[in-house]
This record gives sequence, C-alpha cells and structure tokens, in this order.
Amino acid sequence: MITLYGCYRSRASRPLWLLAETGMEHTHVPVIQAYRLPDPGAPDAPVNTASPGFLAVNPIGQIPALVDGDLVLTESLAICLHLARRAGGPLAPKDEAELSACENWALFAATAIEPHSLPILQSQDPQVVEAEAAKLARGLARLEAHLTGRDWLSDRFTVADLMVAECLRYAQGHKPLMEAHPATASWLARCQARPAFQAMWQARSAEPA
Ligand SMILES: N[C@@H](CCC(=O)N[C@@H](CS)C(=O)NCC(=O)O)C(=O)O
Repeated sequence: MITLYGCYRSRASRPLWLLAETGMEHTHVPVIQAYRLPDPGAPDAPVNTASPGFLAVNPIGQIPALVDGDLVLTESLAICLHLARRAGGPLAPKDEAELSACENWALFAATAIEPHSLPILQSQDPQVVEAEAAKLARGLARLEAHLTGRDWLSDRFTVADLMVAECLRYAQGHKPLMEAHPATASWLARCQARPAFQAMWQARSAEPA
C-alpha cells in the first residue's frame, strides 16, 4: 500500500503529478506546512508537518514523504524515481543506462536548478532575483543544448522530464530567462500541457494559498 503525505502547495506536487500520470492506487494524506498555520498544535489544527503523527513518519518534519510497505522515502525526487520504477511503463527508465540518466537529471534538478529557481519566485529583492537568474542560466544553457531538436529529455516523456520541469517551474515567471531559452520554454509548456499536470494544478489551485 502506497501512502503519500503532503499538500499540493508543496514539493509534494511532484509525486502527486507522477501519481496522476500513472493512475497508481494510493492514499493521499494532505499534510500542510506547520509554518502556514497560526497554531499548528491547536486541537482543531489540520494534520501538519509538526503533528506527532506525521513526525513519526518523517522526523525531519518536511513534506512530501512516502510510505510504501516497509520503505519510507522523504525526498521528493527520490519518491518520483521510486514511484516511476514501481509503476513501470513509459514513464519509468527502460534500462540501467536510462535509470542512471534519470538519476543524473534528478541531481541536476536538485543542485543546478532548484537552488536558483526558488529564490527567483520567493525573493522580493530584484538584486537577489537577478543574481539567481544569472546562476540559473548555467543550468538552463545545459538544458537548452539538450532540448534543441528534441521534444523530451529522453525519447519520450519520462520521470526525468517531470522532475526537472517541476524544479524549473518556480522560475518560469522570469520572462527574459525563458525568452533566452526557447527550446526549454517550449518543452516546459509541453510538460505542463499534459492532462496529469493539469489535474495536479487544478487540485493545487483549489487549496488555500
Ligand atoms: N529536499 C526536500 C525538501 C522538502 C521541503 O523543504 N519541504 C517543504 C515544503 S515544499 C516543507 O515541508 N517545509 C516545512 C518545514 O520545513 O517546516 C524534498 O525535495 O522533498
């Protein structure tokens, strides 16, 4: 039995999009970030990252977390890789080489993309935003070169596209960056046009901001 913990307005969006792609049977527990609640310990507070029940699953107190039988995973991209392999089919790596490539894209997303894309979304300081955009441009140059003449990172949409697209999403409002990387911008639009992304996005939009 698969249980995914984490609300849509969090990095749980990644495995939730993947679960929508696969149609895998699962239970979803929409744990919310404690810092978004006035009193996370109140008796009527929704289950949150500081709730004892959730801390028993992930002692770090972060979402997402996945329980699959005896296996507990607490990193969103590791959860995506696991669920894709578990589901099989076109989303999953087809062999050892493609698995290694997917792992490489996961680490690329976590280290070359997300640390710079997130501050672009969150910072109110234009100097910080531009400094992070300049750093993100290195990763984007790599993506742009790879995606020029290709529809997907591999020969079809896989978990690698989903992971990189979700980490890059935070920066997609930065118009000059997107305009400077047209193959990447088109690829991101293709990823986000998928019905499973749209379903995830609709559920996310229905959650309180
Ligand atoms: N590297 C982790 C980061 C998880 C993370 O930072 N989750 C945030 C929500 S997106 C969280 O739970 N924040 C609550 C907190 O840190 O108290 C992953 O990718 O899963």
